[in-house]
Amino acid sequence: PIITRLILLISAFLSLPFLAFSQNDLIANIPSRNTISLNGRWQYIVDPYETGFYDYRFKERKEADAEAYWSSDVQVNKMDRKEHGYIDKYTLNVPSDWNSQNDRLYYYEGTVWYKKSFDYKKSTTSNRLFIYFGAANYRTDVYLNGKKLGMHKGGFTPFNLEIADSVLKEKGNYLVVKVDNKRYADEIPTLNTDWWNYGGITRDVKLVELPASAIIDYFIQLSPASTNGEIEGWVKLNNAVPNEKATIEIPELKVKHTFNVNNNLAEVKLTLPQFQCWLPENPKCYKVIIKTNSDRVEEKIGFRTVKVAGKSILVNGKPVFLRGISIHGEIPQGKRRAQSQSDALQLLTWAKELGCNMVRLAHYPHDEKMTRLADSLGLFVWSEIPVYWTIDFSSAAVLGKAQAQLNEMITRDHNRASIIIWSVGNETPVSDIRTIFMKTLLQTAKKTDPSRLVSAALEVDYHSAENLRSVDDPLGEYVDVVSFNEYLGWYGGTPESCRDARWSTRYNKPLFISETGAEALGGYHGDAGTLWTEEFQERFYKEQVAMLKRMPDNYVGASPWILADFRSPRRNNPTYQEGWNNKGLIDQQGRKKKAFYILKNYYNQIQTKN
Ligand code: GCB
Repeated sequence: PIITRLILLISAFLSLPFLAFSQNDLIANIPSRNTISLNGRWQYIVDPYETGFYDYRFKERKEADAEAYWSSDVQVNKMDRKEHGYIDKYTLNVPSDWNSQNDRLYYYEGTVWYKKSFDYKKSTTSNRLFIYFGAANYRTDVYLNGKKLGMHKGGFTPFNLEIADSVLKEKGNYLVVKVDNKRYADEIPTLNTDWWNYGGITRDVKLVELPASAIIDYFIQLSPASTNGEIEGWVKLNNAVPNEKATIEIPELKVKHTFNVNNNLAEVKLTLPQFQCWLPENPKCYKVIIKTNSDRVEEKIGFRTVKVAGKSILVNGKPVFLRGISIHGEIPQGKRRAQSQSDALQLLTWAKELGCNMVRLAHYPHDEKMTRLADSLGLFVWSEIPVYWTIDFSSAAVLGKAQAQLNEMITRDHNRASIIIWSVGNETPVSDIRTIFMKTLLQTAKKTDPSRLVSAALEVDYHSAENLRSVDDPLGEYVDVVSFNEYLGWYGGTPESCRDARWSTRYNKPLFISETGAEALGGYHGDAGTLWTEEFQERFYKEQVAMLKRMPDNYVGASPWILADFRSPRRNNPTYQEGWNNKGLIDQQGRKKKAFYILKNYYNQIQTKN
């Protein structure tokens, strides 16, 4: 019965903080570390039956099994039967999804084995070595020289695994990575999504060397209550030596403070002297150096506060209006995942051209290059985990997976000034068990990072009296910003239905429209009464914008759906979609559609009004 399930779920929640932190600690700020890139061409084997992983009884192969695909593929003598092998005829680029690299893999979901050889000599024998993956979708099993280093689940967050000295060789290390992107009901996301499930090692792979006593992570942010540059944070070490100290230095502000380390943790409290706040109009970031006796990292950090006061979002104490756009981590012209610095630049430059000061990175954490670039270009960011539609809310294990991804997202990016909102999901169907699940995620996010706002994209209830559309979702009580998706005039009604629509929420909080949109096939022109034409989409946006202009006073912005067309398995109109969701304001060739200019014009008007 539902009550027993609820009790089970709640008791599982109570034990979750331990679960969430039990994995290998994530090393923060990889770009500032000494690393060796393992990007490039990797040999591969496509293994739809997972023969390299399971034996003929479908039992997981033993580590020493010569037929396992992590075992050597070298034929020792003429009678040595090898039924797997890695050769240059079969290579893939890393980082990149596999679907876009080879026609044979365009629709592939399953297991691919990747293999790379490398030589490596540690700079000091006392140092520790890790292998770091920016992301691989979805489950990744990593083997080095026949030994399993570990496994990670989650397609959009980073992880690192330690390489013991006993496993490492100076020459000819045999690195094998099994990536499996099969979908399961009890994973995050689940079986059903409106985006293509690109497989592969989609982000950078690096070897990272750390000193024996190392800085693992730090949080250097203004306290949410700060009015005068008060920073409240921490530095987390690994294997701290007795009496270790951590120093924070911001040379440009002549700040240098030293803090005691207890139990691998230094609590940081300091006040910045006269400084420039980070804002989209002035994305000032300062070089911050974090030091201990044996370790040093640095990065550029911007300082700003964000909080909600009544119906407004205040940044540095002043109300902001979010001129946003939703973005998928995809480059439409390449039919592929975005992964490089120039990909990030392309997507965020488009957003800037649209007049945005905000991007919603949907529906999963994007590449770290995106959030770093948002810091330097001056764009607010909404960052989200792929708790999307109907996942298994009754399962404590699924909640644990969502929490793990949430923690990895926050840990990677909790020093980014650009990020103001952590979102814990999108369009999850209302039920008691789902609300407990989502509330727990919101609380986890808040606890992990008290300096930012939390939200989730919700749905709207329609009340026929006075055509009122209201966000009544019980989750509204637990979010800082009430966000909702609406497609009035696309999924139901005509674009003109916007004219008498009224929007509200029963919560006295800022109201944000996290999605609205309509499809158009790029380059297809006709009259505005014809579906799929650019003219229809333009008409839709004109009506939406007119409506947005008379939203209630707690309306704080919108991130329409979506910057660019993206691949989706659910969109199968053979003429106008062909496997694409074409709600982009930019088409599959990278061309701006007519509606782009309607939204741009709205954003320009708001900007000049402010
Ligand atoms: C939504 C979803 C988004 C879809 C979009 C659509 O509400 O959040 O992932 O792609 O609608 O195009 O229907």
